[in-house]
Amino acid sequence: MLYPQRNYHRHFVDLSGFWDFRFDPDDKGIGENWANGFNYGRPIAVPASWNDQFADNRDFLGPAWYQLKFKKPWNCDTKKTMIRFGSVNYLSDLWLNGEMVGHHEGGHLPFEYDISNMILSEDNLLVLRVDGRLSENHVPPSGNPMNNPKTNFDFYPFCGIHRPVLLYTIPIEGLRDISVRTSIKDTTGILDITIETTNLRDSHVNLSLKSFESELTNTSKIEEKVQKLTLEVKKAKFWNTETPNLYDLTVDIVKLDSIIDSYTLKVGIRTIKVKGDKLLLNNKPIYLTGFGRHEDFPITGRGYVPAVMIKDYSLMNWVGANSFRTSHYPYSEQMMDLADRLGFLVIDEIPAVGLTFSKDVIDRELELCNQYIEELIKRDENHPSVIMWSLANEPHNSLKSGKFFKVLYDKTRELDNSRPITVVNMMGVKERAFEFCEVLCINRYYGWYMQPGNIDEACDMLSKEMDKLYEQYRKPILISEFGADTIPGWHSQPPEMFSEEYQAEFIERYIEVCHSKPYVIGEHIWNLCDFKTSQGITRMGSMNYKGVFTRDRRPKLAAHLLRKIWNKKEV
Ligand code: GCB
Repeated sequence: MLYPQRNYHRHFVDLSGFWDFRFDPDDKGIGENWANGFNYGRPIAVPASWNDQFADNRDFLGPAWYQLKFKKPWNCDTKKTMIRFGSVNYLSDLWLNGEMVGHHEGGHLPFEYDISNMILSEDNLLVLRVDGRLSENHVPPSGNPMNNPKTNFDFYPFCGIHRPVLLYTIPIEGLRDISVRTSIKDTTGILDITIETTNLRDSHVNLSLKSFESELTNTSKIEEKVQKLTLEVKKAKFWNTETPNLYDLTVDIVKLDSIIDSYTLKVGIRTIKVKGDKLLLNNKPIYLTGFGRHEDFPITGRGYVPAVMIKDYSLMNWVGANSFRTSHYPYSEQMMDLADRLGFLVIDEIPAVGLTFSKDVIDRELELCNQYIEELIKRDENHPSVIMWSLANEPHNSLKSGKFFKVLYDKTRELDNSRPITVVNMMGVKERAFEFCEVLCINRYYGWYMQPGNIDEACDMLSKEMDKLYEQYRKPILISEFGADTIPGWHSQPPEMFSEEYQAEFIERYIEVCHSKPYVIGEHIWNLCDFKTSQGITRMGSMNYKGVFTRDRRPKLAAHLLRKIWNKKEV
């Protein structure tokens, strides 16, 4: 899936701004004559969750209506016009000028529609219905009656238009998709490029790969809609965490001697694989230091805030992290672009958290997970930063989960054979997917939810359990979550739960255990920052306080400690 781009052949405008908005508590719709739009809307900022923007209705999850009137920003009858939503949580229905355009299920992933035949030359009316109500049939599902809202997961179910809405054009005849896989032979980088075009006859594709000093080109005739091409880069500058070298790959489509379409993609040449108990980046073992995160910030909720992304990268860099997991849903495209540019390694997770596999929903859960992994791989397959696909976070214990994940694993393999695949395991659950996944990701909270306040016992249990898992599967283990809720400014000596000292000691001791095991390939702390969740007796102020930084990104004691440990670079 090609992100909209601006060049001579392609354009886009960002429809972000203030839209009209209405809550619809009785699910009445927006009136009889709604093709003309609704009256009495209140202004709302797009993109951003709706929940924290107003003084009322914070926990209202839908349905709600958005509306935008816009004039066509170009005269482009010779182009295809598309509309693209980066993420809308959770269900959306779109109308343009009174006509139904489409329906999408699932947050955190993009969807787009061809509106060439619907857009008017002057005034246009866009209406979007969003329903974020929780349901057992959704992924992620509702469930826990001890939470308000009743999520089956531990983060606030923010709703609304969360990422930019783009109106864009592409040539009617031209390029539709590019996918790139890279491999390495000594000092040569090999790019296997698949391009998809509309049915083009008498056309050529020109590839140009520009690097720091040189340019490599290649021209071939287009024979098929989906065509495979190869480029070999001698003395390539490989992409890695220290030097995240990116090339510009430009694909031009040439018909009768003129360029009819063009797209430039950033490409990093690197390999990622599992060998024995190691994770290899460019054939060298790499140890992951980093975090699970959330897209979460006061007022904007789960909305796209570029400055917060920059701050989070800066803080991760400051403590010496080299990686993160997109817990528990795909992050924005821009977050992924920055990871490529800044040399972060990303475990890319679909929004499958809290899967129950219960009889009434298991088929729907699988259908949605299949949809999500396909949408995610289409979106993110070209990012060198993406080193692993995560098919779920903490699925529940079920005899049916092995078969479920085998289907999902096989599909993922079919779509991308170049990255390891994992499922993130919950403490106390037998993870049947570990039979076939290449990396074992485990979330562990000994010393918190079990053995509270007893770090000695916790580390002993952690150590024994990891050895047992390794013994059983002989696969590398990543501790993908460990952490302790910590009230900023709360201190105690000796360290006690919820104090900054306890969090620091907890993290330090877990890391010691990890570093003593040759098969452990990394440590991801839960969480980079404090984040909002549902109300419940274990979440003071509806916050999860396991952040190493506060929600407004101030360091706790543990952040300073990590900076010392990780910057030694001896891990
Ligand atoms: C977990 C979940 C994460 C929670 C965390 C916690 O295992 O994966 O979503 O926030 O525990 O703090 O309990």
